[in-house]
Amino acid sequence: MDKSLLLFVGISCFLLINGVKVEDCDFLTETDNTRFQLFQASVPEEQPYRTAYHFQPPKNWLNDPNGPMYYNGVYHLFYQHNPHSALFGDGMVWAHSASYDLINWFSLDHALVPSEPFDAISCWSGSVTILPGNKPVILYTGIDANYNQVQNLATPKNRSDPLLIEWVKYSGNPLMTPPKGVDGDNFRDPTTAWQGPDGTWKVVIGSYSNNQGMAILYQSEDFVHWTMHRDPLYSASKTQMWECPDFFPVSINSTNGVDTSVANPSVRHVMKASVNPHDYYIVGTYDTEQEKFLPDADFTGTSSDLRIDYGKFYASKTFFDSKRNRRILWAWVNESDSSEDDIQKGWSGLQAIPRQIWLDRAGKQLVQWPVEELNNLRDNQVYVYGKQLESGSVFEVSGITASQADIEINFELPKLEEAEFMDTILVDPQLICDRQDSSVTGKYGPFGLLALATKDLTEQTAVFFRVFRGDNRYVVLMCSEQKRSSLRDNLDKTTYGAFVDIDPRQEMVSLRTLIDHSIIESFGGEGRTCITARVYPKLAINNEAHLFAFNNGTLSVTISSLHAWSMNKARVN
Ligand code: DQQ
Repeated sequence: MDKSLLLFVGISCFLLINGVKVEDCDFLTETDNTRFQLFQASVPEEQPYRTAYHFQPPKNWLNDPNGPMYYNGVYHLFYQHNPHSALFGDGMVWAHSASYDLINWFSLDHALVPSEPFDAISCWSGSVTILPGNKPVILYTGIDANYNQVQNLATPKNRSDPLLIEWVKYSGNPLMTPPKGVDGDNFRDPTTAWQGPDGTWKVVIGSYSNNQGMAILYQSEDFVHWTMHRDPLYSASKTQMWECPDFFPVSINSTNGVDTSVANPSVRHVMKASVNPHDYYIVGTYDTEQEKFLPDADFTGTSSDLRIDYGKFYASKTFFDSKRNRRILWAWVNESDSSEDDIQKGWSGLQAIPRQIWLDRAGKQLVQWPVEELNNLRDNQVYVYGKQLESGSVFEVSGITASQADIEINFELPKLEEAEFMDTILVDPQLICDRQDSSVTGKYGPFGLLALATKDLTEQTAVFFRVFRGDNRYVVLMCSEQKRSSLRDNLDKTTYGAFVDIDPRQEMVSLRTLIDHSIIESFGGEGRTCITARVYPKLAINNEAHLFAFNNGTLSVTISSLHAWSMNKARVN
């Protein structure tokens, strides 16, 4: 297996492949090199919101993850990037980074930039498919000179380059143009293609037509000539334009992932649609004869539709990691500050920590967990066992860098039968979290964490639970409350909330939270419910940030275990 490594010695930099120096870092500009040195330092005071271990470019705008893949020993991530501005605009490119562990990344040349009539304005989102013979190809949306959305093909210039730096656009592009009845601005974001039992390739394109959001299906024998199937693979009247659809199999009885072409009784299928501003999904069966996706239940257009993440999280995309037999999900996390702030910061947008995903045992929903390589950044572990949190108590978790941390906590609720009664059928969980915020005392809850908090708690982001008794079952609510996250104004401080599908009689109420300066990613119920938030504390930055566990319910809860780590800085671009 090829192993390459970027080495920085003094001010010189070179690329080693299998221990042999093959290239000076001339693919990094002088500014990149200077920037790299800067990145070795801790987050500068004037940039308190840059992250330490989340993926982001050195500067300017980032949005959707594109074409993630594992190829010949290297993980690749392409992403939507405006190289000219901290805001979105024309001229979007596929920026490109590579990694050996999904956590430390180095930047490569842009893979696709607008240059041809079929992508004259922008190179928008798309996916990679690895064709038989280990041949990766990109399908992406070009915004052509008339601002129409068309689908294009690109292939590596040199497949033996382990970093796949140069990509060549197919001269016969575009391969697909908006079909009859579909507007030129509603036809984009090809998925990874899959091969049917008959050997033909299939791909879906996101669209909106006749008041239905949809995944338009195309088929091809040779990956170049594509024919639209008579019906979409799936369409839903309760949705708007589908951006970045994703369609993939998940094992029924295993957390392992499978290749996108697998379609047999050992898997179910997931259809994900990004319907601005959220990523929704449904689980179901893929009928390969009829070319139909048959969900267990349709989208309803209500708060009960399943979301990948119930906070700020969009345009997610998965890939099958053949190195470790898992399916990994990437997603864009937007800013919650203003465009003026972004221009001042000089950047906008992060990628969430890549998550391994699988189907829960009941087969109803996805489970997500940060890739285990993230644990290599953990340092300085502190732990607490069997600590009772009385009603009204706040307890500081000290000994870690609270602005850059990873926390796993399990709560035990000894008197469940005393929980308040709640009928969930018609209740929007986000609304309950907002109305019954962390200052409103219940019985079981609110209890949880106060992240990126000042010592006096004037700034704090509360990630908390409430547990209710329903008819013959218990209901666990998880909230991420941003309203006290910053003394600054002009920020989106929306409260997020969702139910967690666990039975607290059978398992503890668990939370894992990743804190990284301006992002808080939380995983409730061992990854069954995820909520990501962006926050910009004014005072609780760097060493001034603190972390607390709290309980504002009248019933006491026990921290059965708490493990917290400082997180080291990753090398990111
Ligand atoms: N972002 C891309 C589009 C996609 C949207 C443009 C989703 O291809 O539909 O940057 O965030």
